[in-house]
Amino acid sequence: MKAITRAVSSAMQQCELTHLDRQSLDLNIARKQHENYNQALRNLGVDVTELPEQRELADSVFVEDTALVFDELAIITRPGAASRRPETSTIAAALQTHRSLSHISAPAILDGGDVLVIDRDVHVGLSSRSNREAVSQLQRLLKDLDYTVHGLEMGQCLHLKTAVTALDEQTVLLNPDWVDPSLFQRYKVLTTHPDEPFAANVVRAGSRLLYGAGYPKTQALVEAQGHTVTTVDMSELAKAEGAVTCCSLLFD
Ligand code: CIR
Repeated sequence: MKAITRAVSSAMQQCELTHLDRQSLDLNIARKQHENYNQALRNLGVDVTELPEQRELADSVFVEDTALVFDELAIITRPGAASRRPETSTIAAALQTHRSLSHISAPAILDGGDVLVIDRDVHVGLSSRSNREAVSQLQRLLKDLDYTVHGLEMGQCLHLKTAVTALDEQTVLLNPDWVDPSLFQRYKVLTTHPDEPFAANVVRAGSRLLYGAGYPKTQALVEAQGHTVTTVDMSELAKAEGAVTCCSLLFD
C-alpha cells in the first residue's frame, strides 16, 4: 500500500475553521505529530511519499480532501473552501504517475473527507464542503466501473468521515449524533462512546487500523471486535479540525 502525505504548512495557524474556535497552534508540535504519523504508516508497511510543504497553503497537510484514489482512476476534487483549491495541482502531479486522472468541476464542490468508499459503494456526505452536483459528477465518472454513489445527509460536523469510517468491508464506526445509523444499515454499526464524539475517524491500512490517541473507550470497543489498533497523537493537528484520515491519500 502507498500513501501520499504533505508536510505541515508554516501558515497552518491561518487554517480554515468551521466548528472550532481558533487556538494557538504550535508548529513544532504539529510537525512532530505529522512525522510520527508518517512513521506509524511506514510501520504498518505503507510506502509513504511526503510532498514538500506548501508554505502559503495553510491547510495543505490535509491531502485527503484533494483527491479520491480508486484502483481504476484518481479524481481530483474541487475543495469546498476556496482557499484550498490551489492545493490540488501538486496532488494531481503526484498522482498522475499512479493513475489516470479525472476532475470534479464547478459548480460542484467536493472534499475527499466527505467520501467514504467501502468496497464498491461510494458514500458522499452532503456537508458545507460537498454538494449534490459533486454526487452527480461522481456518478457519471464512476458509472462504468461498477461503483454505486450515494449522497448522504449529515449533521453538524465538518466532513462525513468525521462522523463515520469503516473498520473493514462489513463494519462501520459512527457517531449517531452526526450521521443517521440507518443510512448504514447494510453494515454492522459500532457507535463511538458518548464522551468521545471525534472517535469515529479511523484509517484502514490493509487489515490494520491507525487511530487518533485520546479515545480509549471507543478504542476498547474497536479492539473488542478483534481489530489491531495503532494510535498516534494528532492533538495539535486537531486544532485545525484535522484527524488521521485527513493527512494521507492511501492506495494500492
Ligand atoms: C479545513 O477546514 O479544511 C481544514 N482546517 C481541516 C480539514 C480536515 N480534513 C479532513 O477531515 N478530511
